[in-house]
Amino acid sequence: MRALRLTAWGEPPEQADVERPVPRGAQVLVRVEATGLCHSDLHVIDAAPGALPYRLPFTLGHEVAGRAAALGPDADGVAVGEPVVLYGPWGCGACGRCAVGWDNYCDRRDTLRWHGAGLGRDGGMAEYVLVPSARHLAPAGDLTAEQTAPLSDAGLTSYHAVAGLRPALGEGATAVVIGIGGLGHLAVQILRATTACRVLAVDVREDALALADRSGADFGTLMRADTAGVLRTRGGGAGADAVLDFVGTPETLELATGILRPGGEVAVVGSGGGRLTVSKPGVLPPGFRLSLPFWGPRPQLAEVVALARSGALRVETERFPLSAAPEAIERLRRGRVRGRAVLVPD
Ligand code: FEH
Ligand code: ZN
Ligand code: ZN
Repeated sequence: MRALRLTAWGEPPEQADVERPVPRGAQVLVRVEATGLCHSDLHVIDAAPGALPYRLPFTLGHEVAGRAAALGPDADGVAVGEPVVLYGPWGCGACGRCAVGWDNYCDRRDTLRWHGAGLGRDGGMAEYVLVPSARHLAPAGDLTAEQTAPLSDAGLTSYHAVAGLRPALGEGATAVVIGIGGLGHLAVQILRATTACRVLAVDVREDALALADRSGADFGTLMRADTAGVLRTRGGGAGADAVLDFVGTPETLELATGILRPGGEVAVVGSGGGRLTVSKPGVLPPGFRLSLPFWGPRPQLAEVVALARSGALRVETERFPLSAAPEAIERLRRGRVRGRAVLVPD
């Protein structure tokens, strides 16, 4: 079968022909119908030797949707032909976190040589992907695979970030979303669908602000010198109750902390290399809270899929054939993907 494989650290992934896996024990073979392309794929591709604990070679792709194609003899909980989406974070399966489906915060994460499909284990940028058990799958119902795949990472990560901020997002609260890309545009929709707060959007691109508007933001503004003042005014003057930073650069972290209301909270999702200095006394507002949400727990994946099936969540995608993965990767590197890039086996 065709697969996009990482074979050497710091080298571009290669299209290759590999054996189609055969499921054993509780394993499930999934025929891939769509796989999202994520900035983390770029981090994996660009990683220096030894930076990641993964063994080469492996197939990329951690945001995967398709249909169950074959079951190992001990597999249960899924039927052949059923539309499914992969729960991407694969933990040890035995610790307190994994036992309740919070593999994204596995207690033994630092001892593992992989973190999931496409993250040290063969992933979904291929015609088929093998998952260790149906525990790593969620039913996709009547959604198209192109809509479902991004829910497993972009959707779940955004949903989990919003879930952590819910105490701050009551009636009349203001949430600011920085970075309206594959995750940010879904965060705007999730805030719209699950909270009563005002949603303000920030990005460096006009077309991203248009996407924020289509996603239901109350207001959008470009990242400029006066952005903090503009957001404070638009937010009613008291400052933001919550900021979701999907970029995480020094500039966006400065903006996030600069517009925060006392008692407000910042969730940093983007890995833009920004740093925060926390000190008392210091410049951060009293009551400041910070979270670094990572991906999401499996129970919340089912909630995101249900939200999408209700019509409240629509992923803007740009579709590429798997054979055009190098072009999609280049477009993502240059920030020239609208919404989420999705690769479809051709
Ligand atoms: C996956 C693996 C490692 C780091 C970050 C990620 C994110 O794409 C998960 O949302
Ligand atoms: Zn990802
Ligand atoms: Zn674990």
